[in-house]
Amino acid sequence: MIKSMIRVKAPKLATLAVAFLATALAFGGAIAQEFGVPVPGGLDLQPPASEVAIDQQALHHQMLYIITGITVFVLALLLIVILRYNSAVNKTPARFTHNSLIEAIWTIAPVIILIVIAVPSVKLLLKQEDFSKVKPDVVIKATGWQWQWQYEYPELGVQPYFSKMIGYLEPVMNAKVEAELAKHGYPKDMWKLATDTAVIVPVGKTVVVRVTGFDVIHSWSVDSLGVKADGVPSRTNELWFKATREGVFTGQCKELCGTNHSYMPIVVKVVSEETFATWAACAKEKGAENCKEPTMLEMMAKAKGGAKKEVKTAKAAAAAVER
Ligand SMILES: [Cu+2]
Repeated sequence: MIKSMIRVKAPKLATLAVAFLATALAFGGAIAQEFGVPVPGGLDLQPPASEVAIDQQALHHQMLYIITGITVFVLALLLIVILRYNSAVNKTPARFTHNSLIEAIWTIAPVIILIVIAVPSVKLLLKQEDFSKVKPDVVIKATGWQWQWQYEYPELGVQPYFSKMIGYLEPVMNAKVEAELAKHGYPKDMWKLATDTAVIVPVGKTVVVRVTGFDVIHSWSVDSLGVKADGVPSRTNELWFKATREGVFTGQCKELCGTNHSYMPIVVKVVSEETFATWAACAKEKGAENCKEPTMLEMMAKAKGGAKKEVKTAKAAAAAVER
């Protein structure tokens, strides 16, 4: 019976695995993930793309080892107690209640573990939050609105512009959304993560984002860059990052800010210094909405040479709708 079940289930599992892989490959999973985009069935944290994010993930993994060690140790103790000291095996239990050595160990050991955890944590926290050491190359003001982001580059003379989710309030994926995504150079799967305009920053430069809120509290957060700051009306919070590679990195508003909280994504395009300079010059002169941004599909194609087909398909879809 069991054998026949296995025989029936094995091909199904294989089919599922193949389907899963095919889905991931169809989207250029590896490339997309490299670009800081969540992929279907993805595990683990998004690949880090800033110094702080790399440190955060290293710390996260260190903590995971410590937690695993503690959990395994406690589980082993529990199993020993259950198996060796149950009433059936251990008929005459010991009557003592104190043991100075053990008590000293279980007090001192957690203290040592906490110190081991605290030192790198505080060091990283200072790296993130101590702005006296941060020398910004680019300053951006990000303002949260119900429900879109507004960006401004005050020092570069780029006037405020809105960044709104593509296909905002469309109930389902349809030809209109698809065409909009294609027009802005995003793969179809980027719906709900893609925005019409993006934050453009140069690679390897220190970017400071000053976050505030226009109406209610929002939160500007991009996981791959390891940043998150609340946008509180009438206050300014700061965050900084130095992107380590070019790509398109997505984030979300992470403060419950109203009905459409989940429809105000964030897109940060990390580009070369030259591309950034060209964009910034244009944005200063004509406004960011009127300047061509490097698109995700173009960047993916350039990065790996593997997404050319998607570029073609997207262009064809856009052309078909425009006709
Ligand atoms: Cu919000």
